[in-house]
Amino acid sequence: MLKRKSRYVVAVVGATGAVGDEMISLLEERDFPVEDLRLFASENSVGKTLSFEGSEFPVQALSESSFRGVDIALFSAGAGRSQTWAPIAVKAGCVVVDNSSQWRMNPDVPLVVPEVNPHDLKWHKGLIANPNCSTIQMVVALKPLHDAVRIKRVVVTTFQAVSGTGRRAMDELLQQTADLLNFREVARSVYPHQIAFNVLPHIDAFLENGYTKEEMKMVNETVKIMGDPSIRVTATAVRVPVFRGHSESVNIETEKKITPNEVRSLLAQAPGVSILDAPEKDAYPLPLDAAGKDDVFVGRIREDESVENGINMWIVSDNLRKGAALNAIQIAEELVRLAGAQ
Ligand code: 3JN
Repeated sequence: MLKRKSRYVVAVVGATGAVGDEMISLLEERDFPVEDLRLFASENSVGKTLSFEGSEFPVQALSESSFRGVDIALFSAGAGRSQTWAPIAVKAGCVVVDNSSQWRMNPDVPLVVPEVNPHDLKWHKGLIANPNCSTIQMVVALKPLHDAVRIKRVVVTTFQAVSGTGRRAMDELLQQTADLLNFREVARSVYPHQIAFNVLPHIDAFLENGYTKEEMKMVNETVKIMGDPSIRVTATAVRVPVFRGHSESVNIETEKKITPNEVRSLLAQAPGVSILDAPEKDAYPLPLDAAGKDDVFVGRIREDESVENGINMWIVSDNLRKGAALNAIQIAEELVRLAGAQ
């Protein structure tokens, strides 16, 4: 449990990555009560410094003693590093918010989106998992609808930005685009196919059942976060040549009928959601507009006329912010609030 303090020692593990970078910016932007900041990354980043609130902080390599005196550790360094280091951090007395898939489906670990299931933070044992980016933005919009009319089934197709893969993938999209426009040979290393001017129906590894890991993360995490095993989810995850902002086409079937106008009015009051749904003015959510913003944007809300009780919508959010760093910081903020309320 986090102790009640006026300021906290915060560690960021994976500080030089795309999400780590965003975490540090958000700690500053949101005025998180930071007493001291400890930054960790792999050996080849040691020697770098990163700035926070006008001072430079050194990037260090992790060691057994790294978490001594740290109150909150924000991990975004991949599942392997979380598997090794998160238990060490917890043992040292830290509360860990982990952005990898390593602990998400562990029944002893709450998987939290603060707008959806903040109550699950109450039973953590030192480790809290941050869901996958595509899951987070979807459940923020689905929860108010589930509470009102019970969602029976979700069919989602994602259009995911390359920043979800990390910095190397952003560089690859840029390089391939520049090479193609200059009639040069295109090289690829991050994705199995050229990503520039292309669309890849393949995110993360393929599984025995023909789905990808990314798709099954959406299926399993949605059920855990919503706390309702009766919700059926099926997903297709697609990589598109966009730098930042994941988009999703989401179809839901509900127990009770709901009209598009009722969906709009429920979501207009929902925390963390912005409705942008004026097709007559060409207004709908776009990844270019969502980049750098906090909210989950919902538009194209319309009835699915092929079933009894169906709704289609289009959901867009910044995958590095609400999809990763912002959700982790909001969890930390909620922990601080709970510590104050003890
Ligand atoms: O590709 C995306 O847009 C999201 C990627 C997420 C991701 C990438 C590599 C490893 C994850 C994740 O958050 O699930 C992981 C992982 O932790 O397994």
